[in-house]
Amino acid sequence: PPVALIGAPTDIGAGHRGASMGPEALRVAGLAQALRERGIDVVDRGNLSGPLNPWLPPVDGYRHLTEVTAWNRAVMTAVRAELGAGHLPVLLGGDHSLALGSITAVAGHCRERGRKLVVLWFDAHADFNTSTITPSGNVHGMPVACLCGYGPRELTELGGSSPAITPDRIRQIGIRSVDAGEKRLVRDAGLDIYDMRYIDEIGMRRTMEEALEGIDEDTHLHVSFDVDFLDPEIAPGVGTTIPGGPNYREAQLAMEMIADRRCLGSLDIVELNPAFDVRNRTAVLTVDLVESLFGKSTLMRD
Ligand code: DIR
Ligand code: MN
Ligand code: MN
Ligand code: MN
Repeated sequence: PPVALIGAPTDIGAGHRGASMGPEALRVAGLAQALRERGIDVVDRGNLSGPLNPWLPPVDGYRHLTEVTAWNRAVMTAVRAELGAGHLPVLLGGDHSLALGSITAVAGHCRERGRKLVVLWFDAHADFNTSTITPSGNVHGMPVACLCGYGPRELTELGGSSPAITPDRIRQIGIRSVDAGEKRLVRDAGLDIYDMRYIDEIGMRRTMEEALEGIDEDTHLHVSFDVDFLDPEIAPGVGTTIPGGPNYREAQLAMEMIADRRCLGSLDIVELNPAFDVRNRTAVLTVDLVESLFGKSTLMRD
């Protein structure tokens, strides 16, 4: 299907300023052209608009909850429109709180069409905090919990009165930073987590085989790609670098193995922060990975 790029230039849910520059950095790195070279139709919808970042301290465990909600409503509406038109929405964040709007839209679409949804969540973090356990109040550390119904009503009921997804829809890859209270919650919810220890021990190939298990043509696969998934040595352009992430080839292999399934239905590219980057190299790397995700390979295969 044709790809629709949707920019959401905000850092409203983050702990550092600058992810608001992510959409433009990805455009400058040639995202649209790279996909067109693969023979894909690409339309760039430009940027959504929303409230500025007031940069205030948390209130009742949430920072900028009103503004986060406004941005997510805009994202949800835009993603829903693209899915309805048969397009493959690519959200250019922006921080990871925006995955709430994006995945809420995707989940609604799948419910209407009777399609099975699987979310692959690439991240150094589990993003499963709540207002009572968060160390920061930053909502980008909470989207998975909110999607599963643990969070404030304005976010858990973005798409209607019941939670967007159940925890069994999510598979998390690359995790290596989970906060103390978050660890218990993640275990209680039964999240399917392929952490770095697991990837070190069994390798990226077997990890991805397991993470992709049961995914077929009837599956809508949503990839939520937090750029801090990558090792900071190759991807310095993020607000919260965590050492010990996947290297270039491990990340490429993960993307290539997803492409082989041919069921990518939607994508978030989030947490790219040009204020921390070096000559836009993290954006260029991300475009490289997205090319692989859309089927670029070294040789003709199949
Ligand atoms: C941390 C950081 N777990 C928090 N989360 C980040 O503030 O909740 N997510 N950086 O991407
Ligand atoms: Mn994240
Ligand atoms: Mn992260
Ligand atoms: Mn669909």
